[in-house]
Amino acid sequence: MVNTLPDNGPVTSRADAKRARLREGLAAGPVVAVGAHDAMSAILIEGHGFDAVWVSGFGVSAMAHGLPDLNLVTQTETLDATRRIEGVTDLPVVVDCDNGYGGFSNVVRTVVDFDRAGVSAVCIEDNLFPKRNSLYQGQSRRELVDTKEQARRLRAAKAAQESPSFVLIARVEALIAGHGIDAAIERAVAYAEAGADAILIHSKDKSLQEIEGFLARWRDTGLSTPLVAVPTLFPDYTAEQLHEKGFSMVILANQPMRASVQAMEETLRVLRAEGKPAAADPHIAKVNHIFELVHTKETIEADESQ
Ligand code: SPV
Ligand code: MG
Repeated sequence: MVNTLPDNGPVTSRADAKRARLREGLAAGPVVAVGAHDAMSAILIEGHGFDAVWVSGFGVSAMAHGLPDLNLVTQTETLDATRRIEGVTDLPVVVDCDNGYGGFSNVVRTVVDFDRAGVSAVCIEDNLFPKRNSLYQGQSRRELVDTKEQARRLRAAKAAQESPSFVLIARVEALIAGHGIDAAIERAVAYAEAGADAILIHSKDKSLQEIEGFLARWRDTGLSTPLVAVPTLFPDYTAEQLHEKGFSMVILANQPMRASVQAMEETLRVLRAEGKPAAADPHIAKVNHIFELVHTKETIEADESQ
C-alpha cells in the first residue's frame, strides 16, 4: 500500500486486479480473509499478510454504529463503510451484505452498487429480513427466504453485475436455522445452479459433525463451486486443515473487533483506576505508530515538496 491518501481510482484496473487475485486464490486455496470493521482494521489486516478483507456486518454494526447485527445498518451505510475500507487496502475486499437488505430488487441493487464500487465480492445470505446474527445464542426467530425465491434473487443479481470477474458468494443459513444437512445441501445446490461463484456454509456446531456431513454430501453432488467457512465456533482448525476438508476460503470474521473492544476496555479500566495517561502507555500503540500506519509523513512531504 503506497498511496498516501485513500484513492479508489481508476476503478476498473484496480478492481480487476483485486478480483483476479481473489479468483486465483479461490482456485488455489485457501484464501484467508479477516474481518474489518473500519479502515484502520483493514490497514492492519493487510499489514499482517492476510489474503483478503471481510467487511463484517456484525463489526460495522457494532463498532461504527453501536447497533446490534439485526439488519439495522442500511445498504448505503454499508457501502459508505466499504468505500473507506476499499480505499486503503490493496487486498481484495469481500463485503458481508447480509440478506441484500430486503427483497428481490434490493438484492439486485446491492450487487450492482457494490460491483460499481470496485469491491471484489459480496456475500448474500438467505436469512429473511430482518436477519439475526448467526452467532447469537439467545431466543430469536430464525426464518429463511424460500429456496426457490433466494435462487431467483441470486440468478437476477448475477445477471445484473457489470464486471465479469466480480464474485457473488451465496451464504446458506440452513444449519444455523436448525433445518439440517439435507436442507443445507438443497439450498447450496440451488444457489450454485443459480450462478453463485462460491457457497458459504455457516454452522455453529463446534464438533464439526454438521460441516463434515455437509461436505460429504456436497462431494456427492459433483459441483465444483468453491466453499467458504466462518470458523468462529470451531476455532481450533487452521485454514490449511479446513482447506484439506474442502474449503477454498476461510473467514476469520470478528477477531479484530473483539481484540479492539478488549484492549479499549482494559485501557479504560487502567486509566480510570490510575487517573493518569502514563499508566496506560505500556499497553497502547505509540502515537508515532498511528502516524506511520496512515502515511502521515509521506502525505505532508507530498504537500510541502510541490
Ligand atoms: C459477520 O461478520 O457479520 C458475519 C459472520 O456475518 S457471523 O457473525 O459469524 O455471522
Ligand atoms: Mg454478518
